[in-house]
Amino acid sequence: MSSLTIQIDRTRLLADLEVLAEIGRGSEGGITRRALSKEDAAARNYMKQRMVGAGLTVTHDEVGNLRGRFGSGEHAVVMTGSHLDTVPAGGRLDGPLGIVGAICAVEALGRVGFSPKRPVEVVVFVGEEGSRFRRGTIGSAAISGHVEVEAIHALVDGEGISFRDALSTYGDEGPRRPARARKGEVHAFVELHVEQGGLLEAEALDIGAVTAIAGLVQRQLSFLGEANHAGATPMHLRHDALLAASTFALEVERIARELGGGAVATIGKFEVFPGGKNIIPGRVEAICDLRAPAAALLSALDDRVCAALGTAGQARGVSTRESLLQRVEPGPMDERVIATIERAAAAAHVKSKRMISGAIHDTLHMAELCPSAMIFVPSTGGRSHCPEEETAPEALERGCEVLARTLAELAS
Ligand code: HGY
Ligand code: MN
Ligand code: MN
Repeated sequence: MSSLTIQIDRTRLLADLEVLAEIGRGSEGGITRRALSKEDAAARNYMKQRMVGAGLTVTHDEVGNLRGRFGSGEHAVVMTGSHLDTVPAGGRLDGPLGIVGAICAVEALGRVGFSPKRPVEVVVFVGEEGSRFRRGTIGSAAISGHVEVEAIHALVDGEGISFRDALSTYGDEGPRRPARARKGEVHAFVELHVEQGGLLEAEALDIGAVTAIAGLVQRQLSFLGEANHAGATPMHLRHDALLAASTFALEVERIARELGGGAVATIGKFEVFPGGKNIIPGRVEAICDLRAPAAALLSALDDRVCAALGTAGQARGVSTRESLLQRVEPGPMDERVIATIERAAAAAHVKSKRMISGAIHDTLHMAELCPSAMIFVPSTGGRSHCPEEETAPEALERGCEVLARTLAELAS
């Protein structure tokens, strides 16, 4: 494959990313596209047109994944893709790069007359971020069989809307193919994605070949104190839920730092009730997000955090509750696909580095189904999940070229 002359259409790549970036952009500059929302549907529609324009055969499945196939034949398919849904006020590359880049890569292969022995299928996974429903990586969980389609259809969002109803409102029209892949249907999977950290930039490297993806535990936490008058209640008579939750949050940070080894912990959602400026907080609802590259470390982190929750409110007469939102096990990537990515980077004359992904991706579930790995490109300033998310245009193009070469080898 190193003999292939791959020329990515950078103008097209950047233009597609710009179109998507305007769908769901908020006043503060971040992009918000919740799964199966009007914005998500608009972005998916654009990608559907783009797939048709690229000559791909377009289908969609029973959980709303969109797929565009290049090539035909009975051989097992090589899949690539990513997601269009975002975190609240997120960036413009997390997800879209892996879809737009895949279409540009397939077009570049078509332009040099490459005809794959195995079909190549670009997939838009539904609901990767978990910003609307209680779990993320929904589309890949369905394709890999990690979660039954029925269980996905039964998911309910914070407003009580079921996945099934959201899909019928904002999913694609027309016949839906089965979501779950048949055994042996998929030969390999590779996802192009921004690193979302600062390692590649710090080492002035162009490409990351992901060797493993960290696991995650997310828990809903409640702190139940006593609302009371902010002025008439002496300090020693208070059961302040916010102070209990704040003490807990600092303890969570201490636990993660003490464990080390790549363990990280975040409380990104923190709501104070009733929320009056002259009322002692009676209740706090929070979500903690725990990550670690190894299952044992993830369990140790989770156990320590749950133990800390149990004692967090005692001194203040605040009770606590918790419920598991999701646990996704960490997973290794496939050595052959990693090596293919490294060969593709060498053929593109770019330096690559093996690395672990701290972020979760659909690739984690696809790796349960078939040999899988990921291609990372640098994130400017190591930033992601924020409006500042950026990657230099030449790095975006290089990532697409490496993806094109990787797909060419996997599909041959
Ligand atoms: O949370 C994650 O790691 C991913 O962005 N869904
Ligand atoms: Mn993300
Ligand atoms: Mn992502």
